Amino acid sequence: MTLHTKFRALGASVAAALMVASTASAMELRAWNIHVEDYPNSIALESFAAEVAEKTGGDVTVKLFHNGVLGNQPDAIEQVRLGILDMGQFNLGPMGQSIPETNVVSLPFIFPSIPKMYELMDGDVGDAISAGMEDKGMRALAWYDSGARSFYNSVRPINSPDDVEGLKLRVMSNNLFVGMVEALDGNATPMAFGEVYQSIKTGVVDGAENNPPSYHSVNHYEVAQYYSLTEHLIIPECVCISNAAWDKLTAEQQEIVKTAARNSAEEQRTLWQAREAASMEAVQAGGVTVNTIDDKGPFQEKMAVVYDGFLAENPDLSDLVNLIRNAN
Ligand code: GTR
Repeated sequence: MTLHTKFRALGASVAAALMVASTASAMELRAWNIHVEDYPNSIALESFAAEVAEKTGGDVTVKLFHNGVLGNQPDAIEQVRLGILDMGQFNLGPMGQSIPETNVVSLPFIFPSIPKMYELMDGDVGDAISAGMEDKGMRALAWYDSGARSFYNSVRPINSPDDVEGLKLRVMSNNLFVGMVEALDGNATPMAFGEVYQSIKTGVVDGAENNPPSYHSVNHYEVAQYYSLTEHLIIPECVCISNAAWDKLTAEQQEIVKTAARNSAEEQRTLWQAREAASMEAVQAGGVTVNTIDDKGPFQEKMAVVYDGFLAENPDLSDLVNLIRNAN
């Protein structure tokens, strides 16, 4: 064997070894998403996936499953916690049942504004919530915006708490939201997002509550044409990864994944603002009557019982609650 062929043979075996190594370390992260493909969150997730693939040279890829095809949100949260699913783009609302810290941001009227929510979630509050998640099997890589949620129904506009009396309203799966609606003398039905349209249409419930983009994107506005801007919940969302998947990444890959998630959150927040305005226009063009509520005081007062119950059950979370409240 000439020296030249020897080197060629060596080169080939090194290349083969590298290929084996890179196949062995190649990892596909399966990611759950509830939203339609043109939703701000879905678009931002696509950018996240593209950045991860590019920066890891294809060693880590993210396979996105939009439209909730992998199942409902409460189940998907459990699957990510258990490492059955690798990632999810979750609202923190349905996480409260298994991760108590996330419930703090599901308390009605807790954030005074969206900019304040960004500031707190990108700082100590977000870190405390992510630490709570880590104890339960997953971590948050970045926070997405989900605006403010308001009530909509097929019966009447809501101007004061009295107008909620007797209305059957769907809420996300979390006892806190049942308590919230009951504090207004309404009847709360926890239900998966995917079942809400049909349930309103057939009169199983009179309405629900959500932000303008979701009210619009899954056509709830067609069957519940009174949209009353109570803006009672500002609940952020996360790009979350299971601890099991996270631990399989190298330190360098973890950094890439985290940075890509943060970059996608910046994009999502920008897209969100535009989408909110567009959704408000679209639902009104679709026949919805929107009413604003100048004085939310009477709604806020009714929520004292929700706070009292929550703090009695979770005294260890009072510091976190106060951290947000004192930022007002
Ligand atoms: C949306 C949110 C979803 C889901 C849905 C719901 O605003 O982005 O993750 O939580 O609300 O009402 O179930």
